Amino acid sequence: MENRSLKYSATIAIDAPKTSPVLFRGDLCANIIKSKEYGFDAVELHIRNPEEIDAKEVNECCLRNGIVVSTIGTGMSYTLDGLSITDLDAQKRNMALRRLKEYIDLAEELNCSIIIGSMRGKVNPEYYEEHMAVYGDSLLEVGYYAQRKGVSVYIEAINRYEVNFHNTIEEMVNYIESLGDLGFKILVDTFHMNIEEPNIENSIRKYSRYIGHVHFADSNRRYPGAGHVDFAAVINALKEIGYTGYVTFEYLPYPDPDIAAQKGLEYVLALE
Ligand SMILES: [Mn+2]
Repeated sequence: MENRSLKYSATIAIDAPKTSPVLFRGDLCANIIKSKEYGFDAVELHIRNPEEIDAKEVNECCLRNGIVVSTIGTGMSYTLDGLSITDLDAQKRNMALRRLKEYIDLAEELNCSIIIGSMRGKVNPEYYEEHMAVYGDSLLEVGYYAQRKGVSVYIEAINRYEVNFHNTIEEMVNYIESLGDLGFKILVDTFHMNIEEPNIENSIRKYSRYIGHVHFADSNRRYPGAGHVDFAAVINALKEIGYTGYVTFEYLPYPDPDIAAQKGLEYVLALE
């Protein structure tokens, strides 16, 4: 435990569908305490609606237990509420933007960052240009808002089966570059990278300066060590680029949340 060079975060949610890659579900403070006990440095809150969260309570719980919130996951706003920032319906898109700003406000209170993953939505290939136009406008609005609030935003490269545009790190980097400097960084997730990248560790090295956040899940979206991702190579690459952000364990709680958390952490710490 003493020679750790990476900081690990555990995914927690008040509630999340069974199929969601969230480790601990239920009372937030209880799971913050548990995450600390298992040896995590932080928690990543997966939240459906920011209004459900009492920021003061979360901050006090973290402070009492010597742990922090690293990030807020926003995906449930899309998977459960259908809110996406590429929606061609202006009214629905504005609801998504309003929601994202609420996440940013909460992140400001919790002194953490937010993730935009599934909320990128899915585009209808017939209207690709229209979707990209509103996507760009949405990100400009979100980027300016987040910068004013001093909140970092990490956009996630997600595999082709879940999101149908910008699936590789290269596509994501090229797109973010085209927006100008809005402070966006990229979230790289080993589960998605295993599907999309020619070589996970080479992509980490090549795009190191764009990486703001990391998700660990094995090839089958179970704990590191349960599949065939070469985590030794991934960890070496992260150390080599001097990565100082958080590595969140974002995977299925299989066979149960406690075993999944402990086995994953044991596995990666042994590789360090
Ligand atoms: Mn992820």
